[in-house]
Amino acid sequence: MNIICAVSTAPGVGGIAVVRLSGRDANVLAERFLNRRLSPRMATFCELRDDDELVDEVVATFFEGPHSYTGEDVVEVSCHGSMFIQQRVLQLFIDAGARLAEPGEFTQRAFMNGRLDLSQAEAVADLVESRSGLSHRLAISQMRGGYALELESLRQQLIDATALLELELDFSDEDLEFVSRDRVSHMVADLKDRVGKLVDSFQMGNAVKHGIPVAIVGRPNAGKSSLLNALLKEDRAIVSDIPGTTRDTIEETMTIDGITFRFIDTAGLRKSVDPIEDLGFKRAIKSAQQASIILYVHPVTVPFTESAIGDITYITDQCDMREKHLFVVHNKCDLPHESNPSGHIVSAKEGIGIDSLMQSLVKVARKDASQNDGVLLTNARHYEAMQRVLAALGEVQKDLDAGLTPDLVVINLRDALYHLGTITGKVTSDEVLSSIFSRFCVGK
Ligand SMILES: Nc1nc2c(ncn2[C@@H]2O[C@H](COP(=O)(O)OP(=O)(O)OP(=O)(O)O)[C@@H](O)[C@H]2O)c(=O)[nH]1
Ligand SMILES: [Mg+2]
Repeated sequence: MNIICAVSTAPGVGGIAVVRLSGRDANVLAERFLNRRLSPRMATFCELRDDDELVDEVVATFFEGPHSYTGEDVVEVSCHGSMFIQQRVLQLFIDAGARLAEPGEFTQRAFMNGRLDLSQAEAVADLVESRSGLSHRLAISQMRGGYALELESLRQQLIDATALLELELDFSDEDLEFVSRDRVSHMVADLKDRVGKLVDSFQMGNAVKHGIPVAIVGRPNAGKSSLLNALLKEDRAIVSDIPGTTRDTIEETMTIDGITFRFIDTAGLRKSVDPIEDLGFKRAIKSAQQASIILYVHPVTVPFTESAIGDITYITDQCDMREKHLFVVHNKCDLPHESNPSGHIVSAKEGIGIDSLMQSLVKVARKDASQNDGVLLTNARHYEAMQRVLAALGEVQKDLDAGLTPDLVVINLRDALYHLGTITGKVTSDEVLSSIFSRFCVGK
């Protein structure tokens, strides 16, 4: 018998817990303990018994295959949430012949039965894990929104281009060639453009999923750690008037208006003979390189002259600024100072200007996340595959430009289609499958 079962609610005690069964005639197995017939799409109140002993009062819901999450017969038993009852119910089902599910096995079955494609199954894992409004929106878009539609539309266009070339092969002596060549060229250029945009969106997509990295950099004593604390509204980092207080990077996440940020406080930028401080300096630069947003902190009490401009030039030289923003944050505005420079003026100590800085961060993050109509690549596996699609399309373009015969051009087009197929699972190896589904929790 091939029925799997697991507790699908979070581990621990809750008001109720859901034990899920999936497999052919899962309802028949459940009915042995429920002493009632289950009707499809109905929630039934039952007494769950082990022989004569009443174990719990439960509500059982039966989803008859193929109209269920997995595509098989599924029963969900909502019992009271004690660990003892959960384990007892599970044990009864196992003794009756069900098997404990592997992580992600319900979703894996849904994939095997064609209820979801692979990218949608991965989106289910992201959805379960999503912690902010924006990452939730992206996971939903991956599951059934813009991203899923874009993948399908790319696939269709690749198939159309291949078909056109194959048609040319069949009728090679007619005048078909010129018309179709031109059309294929246009199609490939358009595909390359769209795939390129997806590839470019990965950095942002990944940032939204794991938190948008914001590096706080500047000279020693500028007030970087104070700014981190002010942004988090929490005494997270040590602050002192001794230059070089922070020696390592300190990282903390925070969700504002549905967007998760990863704030990274760094060691002060100065060359030092102290090897540890020097390591701190290198780490600070590395944080800036990996960040989506760099906050360069400078005290208003110190004139904004060569040294600050030198720092900023140094940072922008070290970083790829195409996908980054740099904000100059003039700190310590509570202290007497001569002029009001342009940029963000704050006092980390007194909490002045912090909310407005935060709003600016949210604003640029929102704008970045809406690039490519909000269709972003968030999954590293998809990113890799999409890069291969792009490379294959580049080859197709070269072949077309070189005037190669359709039978040769088609080879690279098929290659592009193959790599696209690995994303949705149309072509996938068992190893890839098991590595994807092992990311899930048991019961999903
Ligand atoms: N008056 C005033 N003092 C501040 C402000 N922000 C920071 N300070 C002070 O400036 C000193 C240095 O602050 P930190 O936050 O430790 O500076 P840092 O940039 O992290 O310094 P390092 O870790 O040494 O690189 C401390 O004495 C803070 O109290 C501010 O807005 N106003
Ligand atoms: Mg510090």
